[in-house]
Amino acid sequence: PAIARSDFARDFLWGCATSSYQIEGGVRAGGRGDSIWDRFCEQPGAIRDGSSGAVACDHYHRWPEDLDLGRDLGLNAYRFSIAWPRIFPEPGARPNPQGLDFYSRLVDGMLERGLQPWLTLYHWDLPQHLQERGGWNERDTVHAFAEFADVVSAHLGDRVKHWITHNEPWCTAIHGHFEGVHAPGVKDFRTALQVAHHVLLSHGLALPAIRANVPDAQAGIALSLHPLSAASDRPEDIAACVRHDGLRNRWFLDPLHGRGYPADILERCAADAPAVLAGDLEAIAAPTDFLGVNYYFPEIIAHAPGAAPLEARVVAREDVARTAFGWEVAPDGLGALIRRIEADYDCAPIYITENGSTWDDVVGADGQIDDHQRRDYLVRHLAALRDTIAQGSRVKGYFAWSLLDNFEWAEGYTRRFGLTHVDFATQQRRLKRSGQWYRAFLKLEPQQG
Ligand code: PNW
Repeated sequence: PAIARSDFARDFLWGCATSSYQIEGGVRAGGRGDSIWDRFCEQPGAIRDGSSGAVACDHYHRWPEDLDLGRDLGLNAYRFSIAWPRIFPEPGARPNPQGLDFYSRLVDGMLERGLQPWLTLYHWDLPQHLQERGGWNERDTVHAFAEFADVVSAHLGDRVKHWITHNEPWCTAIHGHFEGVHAPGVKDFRTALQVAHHVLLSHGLALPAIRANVPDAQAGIALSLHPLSAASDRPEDIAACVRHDGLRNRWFLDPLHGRGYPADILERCAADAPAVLAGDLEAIAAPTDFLGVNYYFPEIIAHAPGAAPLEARVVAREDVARTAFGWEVAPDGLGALIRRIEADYDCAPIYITENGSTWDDVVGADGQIDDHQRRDYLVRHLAALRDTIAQGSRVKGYFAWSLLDNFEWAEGYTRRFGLTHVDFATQQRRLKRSGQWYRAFLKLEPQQG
């Protein structure tokens, strides 16, 4: 589809996203402590290629070059995250000045290059010392997070105005504590629901800390959300789809919008229900300035008798394009998702805080990476975004995942999501065709008016 920057509002925000553990490396540098991901990567079989984020893109040392890439693309915003164990490497200690200085320089580097900093406080790298005291299953971690939010916002709030408390609480809870495929590798549904509650509560308690330190802050949370449909018209598939939605989407959207946890799921999972104290739900529902939506793929849901926890399973649609991850390519799903959120919730304006795809990139004889599939994915999702905005959706910005190829969690370095190729042996960066397309797209300034 033909698409131009001028199809979007003049003040529409264009960015790229990354996260600390996926790009920084430098895990021993600057007084950083261990995170749960450092430990998880040591477990045999946890990471597909046996790798870790110990070096990753060596962004800790190469950040000026990486911010140059963002500037050269013509981005106006850059979404990054703070490695909590750089700030609090040890239990009970004072904040580590070297950690704070690193992010302070990084933020200055963004501002010098015209990149608006979008700071995520938690993108999954919990300090190991907090895990040893129970991690997100323990209520103390909620208070530790509020303190972390206070320290970081006090230090950077003079320059950082856009704050995301958490990235994808669903992944923290379900990947990390039910499926066990992410750190800390726990496999217990009851724990997962308690973790989800503590993560949401920590969001709610971080907001007032951020607002106290940064009166002009724009603050919100980034959720991974999925448009869903039932595998058939049979009532049991439709009911299974409603249940799956209850955990995937509503479990997070409902309490954030003042409705508490979905009653249908609470009832069905009564034995695993989280401990919720008086005042928790009010804290979680504190107003936000935007809703961050990470969109990757839709899901088709069928009834699955006996399948824990909800007797619902994801079924594969046939004859659809899939990324190298097996995720369905479905640009229409982005519009459907946004319209659903806006129809069902009185939500703040939306930013797409992540969207992207992984393919088997090949470096051509000319040294180019001709990732036309990633470029097409980008083009088609932006067209879908334009169309849903034309129908009245309030979407104010888009962050491509990701600026750089990086450490893709349990997939290690076997999956590349970057608009920029990284040769992990030499740390050489090279803009892919997709990145060249994004740069050309951004170069054509929107028309006046
Ligand atoms: C996101 N799902 O993870 C993360 O925010 C990124 O750090 C990650 O690199 C990127 O997407 C690509 O994977 C997700 O199962 C993990 O629905 C799982 C899902 C969605 C997003």
